[in-house]
Amino acid sequence: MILTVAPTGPVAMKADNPHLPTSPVEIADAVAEAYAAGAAVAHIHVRDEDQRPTADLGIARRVMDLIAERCPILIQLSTGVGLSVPFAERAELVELQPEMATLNPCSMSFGRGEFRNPPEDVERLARRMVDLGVKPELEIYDTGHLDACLRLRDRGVLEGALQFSIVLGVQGGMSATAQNLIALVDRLPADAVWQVIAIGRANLELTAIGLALGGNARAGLEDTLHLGRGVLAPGSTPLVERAARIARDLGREIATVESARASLGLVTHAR
Ligand code: KMH
Ligand code: ZN
Repeated sequence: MILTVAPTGPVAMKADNPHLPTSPVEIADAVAEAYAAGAAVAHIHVRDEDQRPTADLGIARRVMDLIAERCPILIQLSTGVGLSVPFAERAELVELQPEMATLNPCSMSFGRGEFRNPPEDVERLARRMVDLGVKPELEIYDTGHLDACLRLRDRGVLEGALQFSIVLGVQGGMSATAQNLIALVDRLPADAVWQVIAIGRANLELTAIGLALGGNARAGLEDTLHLGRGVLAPGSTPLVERAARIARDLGREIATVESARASLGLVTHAR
């Protein structure tokens, strides 16, 4: 079971949870703590000095370096970045050659905003990721997004075992129900690797259901700011520890970085 920590995300601010890491050092420290708690992958969004989501390559490079100084966790850069950042800037992040990066296959409403992922840009980014040896994690917010990814595979743009996140609970995407999750899992290719990203209130329940169904898990303040009703999480580590605990209780073994690297077929990049 591959455990990913998502410490920051594009939406929350320190005013929402003062433990949200936003500076490069804060993000790297949060990732190192999560690594010690069992995370093998770090899903990274970076922020500018005013906490705004940014695709600034200098800031992203600094965060990657600070993480690498602290621990050998696999780095997955978000190319979703934030709704206010244009696609072309977001796509540049893969030039930093993280082991993995997200690929958001379709445009959609996202809360009260708009998440623009035009088909031609998505395809160009997918091809670039394959060329650079950056493993795409395909973000599925609705049923048609899976079909869009399968079309890219059928046309030879994406190859090998595909890695999916099934995202539940974004306003504009699927709601966070077990039925929606199971319907998607049933349609994944047999060799797919997948995890649940459950946003907000249903985070605990749907993460647990995903683990029980054999999926991987993601945990952290990007997906929920709370440990329980009205209880702010004092960082991502307690959420990572909770997911690890559920997995172990279900008899799942937590993947090390090396076993995650092997099972995802990741390319090792010289830095
Ligand atoms: N923020 C989540 C709803 C990405 O960063 O590219 C989905 C996500 C995708 O993590
Ligand atoms: Zn993200």
